[in-house]
Amino acid sequence: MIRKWDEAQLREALRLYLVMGSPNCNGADPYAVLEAAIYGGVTMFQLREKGPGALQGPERLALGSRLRRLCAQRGIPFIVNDDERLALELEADGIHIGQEDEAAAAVRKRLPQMIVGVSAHDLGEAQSALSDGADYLGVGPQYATRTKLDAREVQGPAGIALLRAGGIALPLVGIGGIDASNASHVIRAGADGVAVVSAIAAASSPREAAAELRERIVNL
Ligand code: 3NM
Repeated sequence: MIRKWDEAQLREALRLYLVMGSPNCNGADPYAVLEAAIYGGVTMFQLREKGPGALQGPERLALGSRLRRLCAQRGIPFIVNDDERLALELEADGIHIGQEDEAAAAVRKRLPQMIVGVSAHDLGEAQSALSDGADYLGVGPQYATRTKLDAREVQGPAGIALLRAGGIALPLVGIGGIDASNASHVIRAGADGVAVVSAIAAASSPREAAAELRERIVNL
């Protein structure tokens, strides 16, 4: 199977990963937020249209196709959170699934061409994701977050160091409460990059917020 993104490209793309849906944008147009964030230096995008006020049905599809097109134009991977049908409809580059979602192995099998990301919270979950064929892991929450109401207990970057020490070499990002003040700790613990929602999507200038984050993680 020829995949569009090999592992080295994926590691690079994970550097600054924006995860977002319309409820995270403080009323701003998600297209404008994503466009600005890409100018600022975001290298990968996940559509996570979840929570109160999330778009459904045709509106969700319409937003998804606009954002999908923007990512294609800018050459960054477009990932869909937890919705296989939407990922296929949008011809996404990948899908991200949580521990509560369908088993990663089944998704991997049905979507051999896609990047498959899995949320993992400890070594056991990371090992299962690896044997299920995950391409990358999201590990969190690194710090306290108000974006995901059912987030697990804060584990801090030490959780990432434990995965690396336990032999997990897969590309991975930290997620949860990450901003320019703490991103470097996450990278130093062994992450390839950081995944953020509010630090960029809810910023008064998503472009500047992305640029500041990028500056902190690139110049390490
Ligand atoms: N997943 P913010 S924390 C989507 O721990 C998500 O797996 C998490 O939002 C996990 O950057 C989280 O605004 C929300 O804190 C991250």
